[in-house]
Amino acid sequence: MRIAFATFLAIATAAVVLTAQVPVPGTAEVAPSDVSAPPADAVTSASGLSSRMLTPGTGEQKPTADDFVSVHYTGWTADGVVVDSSRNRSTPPLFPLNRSLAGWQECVQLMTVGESRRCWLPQRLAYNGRDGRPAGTIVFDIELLDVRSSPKVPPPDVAAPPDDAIRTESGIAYKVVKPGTGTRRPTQADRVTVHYTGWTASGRMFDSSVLVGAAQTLALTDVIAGWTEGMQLMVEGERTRFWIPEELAYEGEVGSPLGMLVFDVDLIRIE
Ligand SMILES: *[C@@H]1O[C@H](CO)[C@@H](O)[C@H](O)[C@H]1NC(C)=O
Ligand SMILES: CC(=O)N[C@H]1CO[C@H](CO)[C@@H](O)[C@@H]1O
Repeated sequence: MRIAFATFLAIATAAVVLTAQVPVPGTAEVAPSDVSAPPADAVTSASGLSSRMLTPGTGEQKPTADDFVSVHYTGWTADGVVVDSSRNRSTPPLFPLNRSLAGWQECVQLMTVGESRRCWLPQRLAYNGRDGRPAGTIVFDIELLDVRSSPKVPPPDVAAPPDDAIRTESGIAYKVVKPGTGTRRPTQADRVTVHYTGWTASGRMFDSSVLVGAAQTLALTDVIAGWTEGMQLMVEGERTRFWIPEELAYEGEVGSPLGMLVFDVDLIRIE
């Protein structure tokens, strides 16, 4: 029986985004014409944050500071120099909103999933004089791609698959939590890039790429049997919850979680 990964990922605090990335010169978007100052139709809050919606969202739900968010963004100084961008990363960042800049926390909580918004962060809500970081107002264009609870919060149906879960012949139960956009399914010969969290049936999270803040690329021949089968049921962009019986998980592996295990998996990409 193979385990999912050579070793479990260390459950570290998620990487703090927006502090260390250096944009690739010449690859960033041209600064919008209003980076120097918010226009008249921008809304300014008591904190001094100004923002205006660029594209409306598709849902109703707004994140809270305790949620994890997935975003694409580009930031500029008021002079139009790019300070940071996620646009040229293959996987958009996913992080706890409360670990980002103060102005981000406020601005992203105004947004719904799918929305794009331009946010003017005065210095104290941006890098606030931090060494090596740009001073003054920083303007971010943020696209909110996804919102989810902390992986430490187990799903309500962690103890047993609900009636509407689909069962495979081998004994896996699964349910699509968020439909995908892809048309192709991986085969056993493929490598996939995923975000995932695993819980025991009692709701104890034992592993999470979300908490670590880094998507993982794995070969379908290198994962537990329940994953090899389960991943082949998915399309890109999909999030599926799997209930995997012990004999298709880590049966007998020393130090591995016992019993039926529950995984939420986002299939980001078939490589
Ligand atoms: C940040 O959010 C996490 C949940 O994602 C929560 O456990 C933690 O207490 C929050 N931290 C602060 C400082 O609010
Ligand atoms: C936003 C951004 O920086 N986009 C750039 C990503 O890289 C390609 C190729 O280098 C550029 O064409 C984009 O402008």
